[in-house]
Amino acid sequence: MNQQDRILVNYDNARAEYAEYGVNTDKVLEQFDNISMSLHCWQGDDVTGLEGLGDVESQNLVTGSYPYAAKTGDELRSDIQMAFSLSPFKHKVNLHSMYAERKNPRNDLTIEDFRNWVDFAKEHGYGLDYNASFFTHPMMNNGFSLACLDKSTRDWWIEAGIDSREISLAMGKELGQKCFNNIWIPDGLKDIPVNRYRYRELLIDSLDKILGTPYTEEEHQYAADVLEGKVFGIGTEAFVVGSHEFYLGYAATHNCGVTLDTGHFNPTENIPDKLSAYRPFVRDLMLHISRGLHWDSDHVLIQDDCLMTIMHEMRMGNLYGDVAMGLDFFDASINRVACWAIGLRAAAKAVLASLLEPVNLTDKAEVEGDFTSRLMLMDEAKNLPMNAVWEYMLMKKGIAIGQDALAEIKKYEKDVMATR
Ligand code: RNT
Ligand code: ZN
Repeated sequence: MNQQDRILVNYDNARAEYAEYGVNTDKVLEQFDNISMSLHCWQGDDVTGLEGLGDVESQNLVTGSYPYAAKTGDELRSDIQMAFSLSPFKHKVNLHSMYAERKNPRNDLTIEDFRNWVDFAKEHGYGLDYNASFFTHPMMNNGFSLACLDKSTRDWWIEAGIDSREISLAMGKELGQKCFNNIWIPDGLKDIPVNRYRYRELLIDSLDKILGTPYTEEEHQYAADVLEGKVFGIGTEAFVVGSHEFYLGYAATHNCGVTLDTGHFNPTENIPDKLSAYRPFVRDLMLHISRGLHWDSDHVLIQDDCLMTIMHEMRMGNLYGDVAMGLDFFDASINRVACWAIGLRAAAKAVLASLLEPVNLTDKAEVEGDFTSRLMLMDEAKNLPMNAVWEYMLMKKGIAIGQDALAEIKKYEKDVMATR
């Protein structure tokens, strides 16, 4: 049997099997097409950026020495296109200010510094998300930016933050899609602070200066501000100024939003559980979907329990289309286009799995207090033939299936990446 016939036969059987659980796979495939995912550009060059700053200390530790990292905007965009060609998710690209392609300083940028990116997005119908890069720059002061004790350092980064909101709004308007402006700062201490209050007061003051005027309802169609906390980072083990509680409190009282990065919590914390806890209280919520291992780490996304459960929670809370989803990981030890493709495909499969879940049955059991049925059905459903639906979807979209996708990456590596 050829591959196409096999996929069609499998899909027919899968449709029947899911129907026994009350799930309509054809409808699920339609729902899937309305769900959007943002791809982080920074996997392609190990969070280096295009500014040519030379050897500055990095606040995002990337390990590995796989060759062929993208060095120019064109190479990065070409690699992104390659990754998108292997994925049903190709909606948005997430940028950092370090990916500006003109030589203006980071505290004096406009949308024109990202013209190539905006044109690229327009040409392919993508949206953009944005971040000011508060790291890997000579103006970082012992790892501090917006919470630095030194006023001139803070002021410089406040300017970068103010510009980032204008850029995000301009991008959102030009592309007709909401642009999420994410703020993550590494500011923190390796060892125990005496006065935590001082740093947090300074960060509140800096955020007030950047976010003082929340987006109007009209502007909010095109832009949203989100604050990304962290439990600790490499070199900031004792204290991170922008912790989760700090940002949740700030966002809830200042009409802005929060980003939950799945790699930024204590390893035993249940991150999927946080969606329903955060969503009622903040204007916007964004996910940076990563894979944490033990401590601060940004491993390539795969279908682990955390990812699958996040998408379950997204579905149950009706959060698709409401909570922004973006990927965030960086691995320099394997092919970087493969990193993106693996992560995009894993995220897409997790979304598909969430839509295929027979929650009509499990949720009914929960409401009726029949927890026996709930548990049994939840576990039985894990082995329904999701892959048959997945392959059918890829085939219809003309996207490489299984090992064929790997072959395409290898070919791209040989024909394009290796010539750099
Ligand atoms: C770092 C944060 C942040 C970065 C990017 C580069 O710990 O996760 O989102 O990954 O901004
Ligand atoms: Zn992140």
